[in-house]
Amino acid sequence: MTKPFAALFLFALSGAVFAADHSGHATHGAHGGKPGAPHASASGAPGSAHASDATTAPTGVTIEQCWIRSMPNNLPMAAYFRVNNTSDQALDLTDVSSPAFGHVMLHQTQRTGGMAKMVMAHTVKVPAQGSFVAEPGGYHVMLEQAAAPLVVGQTSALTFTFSDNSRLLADCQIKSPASVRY
Ligand SMILES: [Cu+2]
Repeated sequence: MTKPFAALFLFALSGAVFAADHSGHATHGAHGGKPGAPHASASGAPGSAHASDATTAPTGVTIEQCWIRSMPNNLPMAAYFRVNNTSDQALDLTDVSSPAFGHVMLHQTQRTGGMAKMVMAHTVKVPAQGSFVAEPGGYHVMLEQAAAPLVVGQTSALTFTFSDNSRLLADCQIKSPASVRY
């Protein structure tokens, strides 16, 4: 009997956290200390090539459990994923892009004194023989200005670019706003 209530509460909670997160966007301009410098995690322009680029996939690296928490009314959304690296080489994830969104940014949610804010993550480390996990409350891909409404149950592709210029395309599951995990 508590289930509908719990779901509703989760949705309200995620909305509240999201609203708090989103207010952090105002701080982005001050982050990085290099105003006007090209942004490592800027998205490609809508319509720009991604999968068709003649780039190689990183050896021993896979993107797993990628999912998007969809939001109504074209609100910003977040994508979460895991990068598994079975190789002996550490590498950096330097960019995430998609032609399906006007803005794609790699963010980290930081909590200080009960307040959550988001900061731009220019690169993240993927250790050798290890993994990097983006999950709610931590790292995420911020997706803004969807070109078309997202449909729960379908997928949307994201392109992940690494420091050696290799790329991976991942199909990300589109999930409901109340979702908290893959
Ligand atoms: Cu964000």
